[in-house]
Parts: sequence; C-alpha cells; structure tokens
Amino acid sequence: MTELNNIQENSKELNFDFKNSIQLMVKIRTSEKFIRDAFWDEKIFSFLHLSIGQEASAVGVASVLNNKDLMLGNHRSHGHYLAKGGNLEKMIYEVFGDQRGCCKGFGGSMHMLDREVGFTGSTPILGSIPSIAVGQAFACKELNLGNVTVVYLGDGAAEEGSFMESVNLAANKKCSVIFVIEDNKYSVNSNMIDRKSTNYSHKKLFEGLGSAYFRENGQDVRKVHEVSKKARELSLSGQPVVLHLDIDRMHAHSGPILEEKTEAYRGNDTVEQRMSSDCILLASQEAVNNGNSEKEVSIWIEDEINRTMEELKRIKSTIRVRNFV
Ligand SMILES: Cc1ncc(C[n+]2csc(CCOP(=O)(O)OP(=O)(O)O)c2C)c(N)n1
Ligand SMILES: [Mg+2]
Repeated sequence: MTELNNIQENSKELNFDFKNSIQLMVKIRTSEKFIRDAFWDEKIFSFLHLSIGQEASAVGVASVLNNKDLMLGNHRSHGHYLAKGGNLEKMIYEVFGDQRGCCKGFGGSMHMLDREVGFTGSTPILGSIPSIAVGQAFACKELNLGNVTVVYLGDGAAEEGSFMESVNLAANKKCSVIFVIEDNKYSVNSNMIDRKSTNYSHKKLFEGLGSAYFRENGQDVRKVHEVSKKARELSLSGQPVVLHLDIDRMHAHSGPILEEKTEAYRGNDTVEQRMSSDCILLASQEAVNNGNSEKEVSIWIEDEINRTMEELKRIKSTIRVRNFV
C-alpha cells in the first residue's frame, strides 16, 4: 500500500474541454485500429476486445479524475488505460508481448496494470474486478487518501452475483467507488432481451443494495463528463455509485470481426445503425454547435490521427516479442 500513498495529487481542470476530449477519443480509436490490423496480420497472440465506437465512456469518466484517483478495468480496457493517462508505448508493447510493456509483456491485452498512472489492474474474469475495486477503495479509505476508485464492467458482468455483493459491501463500508457499467446490451452473442424480464429494474436493484444509481447516454462525452462529476463528488462522501452508461460499439464481441450484415442475435441492429450514434461524430457536432468551426474540429481530428499514427509506426518498428520460457 505504500505505492498508493505515494500517488501524487494533481487536480485537474473540471470544465469540459471539447478539443481534449475529441483528441483523446481519436487517439484511442487510432490505436485500436492499429491493434486490430496487427491482429488480422496474426501479430497478436491473445484474445482481443476492441472498444471502437464507445470511447466516450472512458474519456468522459476519466476527465473528472485526478492522479490520486484509481481505475480498474476488464477484458476491454485499452481505452480505459489510455484515458487514465496510460502510456501508449507501454500499452502497445504489452499487447504484443514485448517485455517493455506495462506488465512486462506477460499480461497482454486483457491484463494491464500501471501504478504510475493509477491504473491498478484489469482482468477478464467477469465479476472479479468489482470486488477487487471495493477492497482497494476500502484500503484507500483506511489510509485517508481522499480519492475515488473507478471500476469498469460490462452489462453481462453486472449480472454476476459477486457484483451485487461488491455493491452491497461498498455501501456497507462507505467506500468511495464508482462502478461504471458499459451497457452495449450484449454479453458475447446473448441479447439483453433474452436475459432479463421486461420488469427488470437496475435502479431498484442497485439503490436497494445501498448504492446511488445514475443512467446516462454513454455516447455523449459531455454528458458522461457531467454525470461523472456528480458521481465523483457523491462517491467521495462515502456513497458508492453505480454509473450505468448506454453505449454502442462497432465490432463484434472479440477479435477484429466487423458484423456488417445483420446477425440473427442482433435483430435489426446493424453496424450502420450503431455507428449513427458514434461518439466522435456526436462530440464533433456538439463542438460546432458550441461555436467551433467545422474546419477547426476536423484539424483537431486530423492532427491527432497523424500524431498517433507516427508514434505507432515508431513503436511498431521497435517491437520485440519477449521470450516466454
Ligand atoms: C466468469 C466468466 N464467465 C464467462 C466468461 C467469458 N466471457 C468473456 S467476455 C463475456 C461477455 C461479457 O459481456 P459484458 O460484460 O457485457 O462485456 P462486453 O464484452 O459486452 O463489453 C463472457 C461471457 C468470463 N470471462 N468470465
Ligand atoms: Mg456487453
């Protein structure tokens, strides 16, 4: 826990910033597209889960955190790590199994951890990470660190009994935790409508366990920022929060598969339909409504793509897959 004590406070400007938010979403997307292409080329030897389309939930929540706050993720956490201030080079090396990665190349895409930026772990075992987050938040409380712990999970993982118990324990111990549910309505190929009764109420469930509960459009980065500010304040007062974000993503559950055709399990939900609510598009339109010119916004995006691509090309030319024996 001494490392937790050493995390420096660096309070962040809490006014919403279109340019920073859009550029960070673009950085995450550009990096994931690069990883996706490397997966097609069989350069990555682990499972791969992409967050293309849903970057607003990582960026909007992280925009209200400071360096003392901690974050944990799941099997789909490239965006979470980068949004928390993670290092692109350390992430790419990790995904490729290079020993200069944030976990020395042993963890790969689904197991990332970097204490330097307060990203204290990610694991793909559904339902496991919220309980780890509560333990960590409890330790932080005992040490009077005055920080919050954010933990991401999907709508499928949010159905695990261990998650209910984590929320209960966090409420009982008054831990400063924000549980962020990224709800794309699918758990692999299992549709929400086949898993829950029409009377299912997240609000009654989580408030009944003693947590606060907010639901927001997770595709709108400004709204995510605003609701996260509220969640952070409440959570700091010892009231855990379940922050339920409705999101859309482009790719299928894992790997780089793009479901261009309507798949039976998705009903009428197509890539085209999902991408009509794309978070970068939405934020760009809002930036223009807010007084920025279209040209200015497209330059922000172009600059960020070019900057990230250059960095990725440089990193790619230096990758050495570690010896695992
Ligand atoms: C305990 C456990 N059961 C099953 C799995 C296999 N599995 C990996 S991801 C996943 C679905 C996750 O869905 P959700 O939590 O909604 O996250 P999403 O992938 O949609 O982001 C499943 C069943 C697992 N990793 N852990
Ligand atoms: Mg899901």
